[in-house]
Amino acid sequence: MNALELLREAEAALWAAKTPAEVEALRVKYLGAKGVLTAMLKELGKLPAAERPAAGKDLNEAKGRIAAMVAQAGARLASADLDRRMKNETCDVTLSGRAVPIGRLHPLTQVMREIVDIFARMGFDVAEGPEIEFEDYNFEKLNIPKHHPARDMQATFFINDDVVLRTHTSPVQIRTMLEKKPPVKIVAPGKVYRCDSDISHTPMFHQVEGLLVDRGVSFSDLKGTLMAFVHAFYGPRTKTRFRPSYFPFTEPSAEVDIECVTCRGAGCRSCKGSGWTEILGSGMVHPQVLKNVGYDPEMYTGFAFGMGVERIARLRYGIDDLRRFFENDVRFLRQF
Ligand code: 2NL
Repeated sequence: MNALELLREAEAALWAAKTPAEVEALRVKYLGAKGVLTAMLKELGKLPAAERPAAGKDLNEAKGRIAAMVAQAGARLASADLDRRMKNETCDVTLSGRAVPIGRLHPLTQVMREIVDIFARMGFDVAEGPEIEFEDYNFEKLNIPKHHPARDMQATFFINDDVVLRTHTSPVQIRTMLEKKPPVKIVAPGKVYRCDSDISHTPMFHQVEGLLVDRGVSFSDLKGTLMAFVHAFYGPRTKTRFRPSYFPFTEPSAEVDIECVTCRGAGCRSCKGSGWTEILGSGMVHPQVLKNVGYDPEMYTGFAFGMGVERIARLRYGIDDLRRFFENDVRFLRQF
């Protein structure tokens, strides 16, 4: 077979090919390392010296032409395949689209952000810190020494002898005060942990705490700030009372109650007949706590407060079993 005959044969075969696989097989057959052309090029040496240059030129030219035909056959089949698909596969662009299910923020996240936003509008910065905390920052610096009953009250998860899962977000404020001088005006939202689990306690829950330290901060600043919060969150006509309380890290301390949302103050099961519901704890930062972070209590005073996000969300939505918040049942979560 000479170069011309080879070319004719390859051309006929490529035109007859009906699939890309057939074209590829033909490419291998003619142009491959073990293909016809390679074999013929190897045979060149057997020809008389005078015929070699012309025969070699013919073969090389045939090689180029076959390569071009292979490419052309590939393109022909691809466009035939596209024509076939355009004819057979239709897409009804008038069909209505499939709804993309969109998630939403968890109700606790919504409530926590709402609380934080109210304080942010009053000029509080948002501060965050680690959930795994030094016992020193979580207890000692807050004036809760070892063997203090407040430590048993909040059954603590220990990581080791001096590292705990934070039981409140107060250590975030301790860290902030250790880092910078007054004025300090922050809210600290986040997850906290206590070894407790029943219908009204989950081992992980959420808190928003706040702290303001500066020269001349008074209890009336505390009252005004917290009243502004209650009015923003629950509405301007919400009845509120400050009730004396005790925390080791504040003195004096007060808890804030609002008129029971269930019975409007008449007394019911959810407020245990009192007509009031507690929503947060607060007080003037204890001078010892200021000293513990290197602040001079003669120069600076401050107030602090803390609230449980679950409690506030539960009051708002009337949820009796706190565990619902953490079961991740979308039928429950979709309601908010
Ligand atoms: C509550 C009461 C409270 C604080 C938290 C605080 C933080 C520092 C210094 C002083 Cl660094 N106080 N935090 C103060 C009073 C009450 O939380 O019932 N939380 C759920």
